[in-house]
Amino acid sequence: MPLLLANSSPVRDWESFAVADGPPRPVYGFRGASGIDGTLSQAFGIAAATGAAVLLSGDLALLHDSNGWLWAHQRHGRLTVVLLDNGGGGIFEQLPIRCDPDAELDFERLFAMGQPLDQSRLAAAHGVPSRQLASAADLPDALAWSLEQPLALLRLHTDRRADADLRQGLRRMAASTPAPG
Ligand SMILES: Cc1ncc(C[n+]2csc(CCOP(=O)(O)OP(=O)(O)O)c2C)c(N)n1
Ligand SMILES: [Mg+2]
Repeated sequence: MPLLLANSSPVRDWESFAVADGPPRPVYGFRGASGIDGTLSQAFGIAAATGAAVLLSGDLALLHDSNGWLWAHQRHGRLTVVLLDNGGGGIFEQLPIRCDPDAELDFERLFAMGQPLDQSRLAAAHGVPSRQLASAADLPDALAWSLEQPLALLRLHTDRRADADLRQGLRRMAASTPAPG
């Protein structure tokens, strides 16, 4: 099934860490512009063009185009939205600005900008059902459930600081692993 990767961490993580021998599928992105705007509307467009699609999006990207849910009322094709909800812009956790713990920087307000809004309720206002996932291990069952719905939102909470540490650890590991051959 076609997959749309939102800008910010989803597309970067996929490029960096997706297994190379995973099942083949069309993957869409819109890196040229690299904006987080219009993400949900674009996913509806891909679902309409291909019949069915999955969007992998961060919380701010999804919220930025929350009016995209209006497409639910004139939908063509089915869409599953997988929301990685880390309470703001997790991408910024990887900037060196986080390095100095004594720095006078209101990181949460100026960079992370987490929004106190329940995205499941927002989707529900448009008649879109959702499931809250306790961990990534719930994803296969939740995806199977979502495929039975015309539209669905799957919401997975993650800890953006822990995620940034994990990425850094994986990069260090890759850099210290000798190339094959
Ligand atoms: C239209 C637009 N506004 C602002 C930005 C700057 N920006 C880049 S990534 C990002 C945060 C995205 O947060 P989220 O979608 O939650 O993904 P995460 O970083 O947590 O993976 C922002 C605000 C942008 N790229 N495009
Ligand atoms: Mg986020």
